[in-house]
Amino acid sequence: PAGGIGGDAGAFPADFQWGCATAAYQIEGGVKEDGRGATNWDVFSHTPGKVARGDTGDVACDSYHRYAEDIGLLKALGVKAYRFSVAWSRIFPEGKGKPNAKGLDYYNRLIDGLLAAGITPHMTLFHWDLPAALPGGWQNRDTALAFADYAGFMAGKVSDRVKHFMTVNELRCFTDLSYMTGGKAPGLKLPMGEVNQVRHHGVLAHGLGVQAIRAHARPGTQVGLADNATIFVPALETPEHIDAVKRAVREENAMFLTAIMEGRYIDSYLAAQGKDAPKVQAGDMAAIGSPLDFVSVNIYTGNTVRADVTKPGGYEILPHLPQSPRMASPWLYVTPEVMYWGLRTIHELWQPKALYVSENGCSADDPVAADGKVYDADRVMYLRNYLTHLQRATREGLPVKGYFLWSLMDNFEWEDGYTKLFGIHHVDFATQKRTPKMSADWYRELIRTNRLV
Ligand code: PNW
Repeated sequence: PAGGIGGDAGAFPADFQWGCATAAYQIEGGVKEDGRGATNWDVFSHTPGKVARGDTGDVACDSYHRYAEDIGLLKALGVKAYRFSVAWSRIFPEGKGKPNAKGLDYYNRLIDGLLAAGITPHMTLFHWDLPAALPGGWQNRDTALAFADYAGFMAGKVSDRVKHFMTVNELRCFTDLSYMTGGKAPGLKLPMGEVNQVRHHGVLAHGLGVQAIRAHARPGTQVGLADNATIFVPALETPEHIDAVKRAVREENAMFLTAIMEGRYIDSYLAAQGKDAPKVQAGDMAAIGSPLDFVSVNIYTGNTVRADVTKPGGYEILPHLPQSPRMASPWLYVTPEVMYWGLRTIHELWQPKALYVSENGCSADDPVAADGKVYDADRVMYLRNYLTHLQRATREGLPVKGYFLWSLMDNFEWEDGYTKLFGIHHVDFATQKRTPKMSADWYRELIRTNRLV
């Protein structure tokens, strides 16, 4: 029975994939070990003034050495899936050329350990740590070609055991936030024409990566990406505002997810960019539009959108206000409804075969209590609210297959260093001791019962 006292209103589908997510540079450390090449984030974090307090990922959570313990944390939570990323420069220290067997060995040990623990690996191939040896980074089209070679190589090596590949993580972050506003590595502020070219190389890397994975992977391999599409909540749940949200999502993601799902840049984007529009070569758009097995979305926040009846097809994105609630990161406005509406909008616009939430979670300034535990009631509140809306999505039949909580443990939060912590396990960075926070206890119970209570 659905709903009512004693009903099953809070239940998730029986085969729902609960998971946790991390990324290589944020947890691994071991940056000089076993032949790993330097990355843009090594350079950036060692440049004075770029990262809070001068923090770096040199050691991070030391997962390069402690991965077995981390698999133990996942097992104790009862998660069915783990999303991690591969450090491209462990596999190809120079970004291309001769592969480094010791780097690959690390991921083989990790994959085998996960499978032995009954946990399904979901592999992200690029989560922002770009081999520093690649000239020009994402400004150079050759980086997209090098990515495809690396993606195909990985698929050939691990698709006997890894069945889910995400090409890239969050196009907007490693393009706009890295080359336009410059808060992330390499910290550039380029003119729009060059930014659009970087964006194009990002989606091209994804598309060529999909093709390369399919060419080298075993049959049955699932390929998609993890994107932080800009998503919205309708002002009211009425057809006119819901339509406005759909138009807004399609327009605001024109250079990223819309191009990937439609295989072209929509006219309004090209018209708006004019002479700054990206230079596209023959075959690029077909590659970018390669069919996917799933779309994963990192869902943190989203503005409200209303229909603007003063112009045809008009919509207005309502700004957040100074008093709007947010978590410890200044950008992280608490908007639980965007979990449902983001998934529903993407489903209605493009009908991907399957959807995943590849990240959701929050930073919270939680003190360690006298008993050594972190009682992160705010994080539990945040998660419970967002998951209520995820449950609505599954209840209404949207094809959402899984959810990855960001993050398994406190880690290197990019330009915020270790000042903003997203973990459901506390990490004492002096001793590397991991301790479950209250939110980990809560998540374990959710997974065990498979329902919100
Ligand atoms: C994601 N925003 O980044 C990344 O995929 C993770 O590596 C990161 O640790 C996590 O979310 C928490 O920040 C984002 O400004 C960065 O909306 C910025 C935004 C969203 C996600």
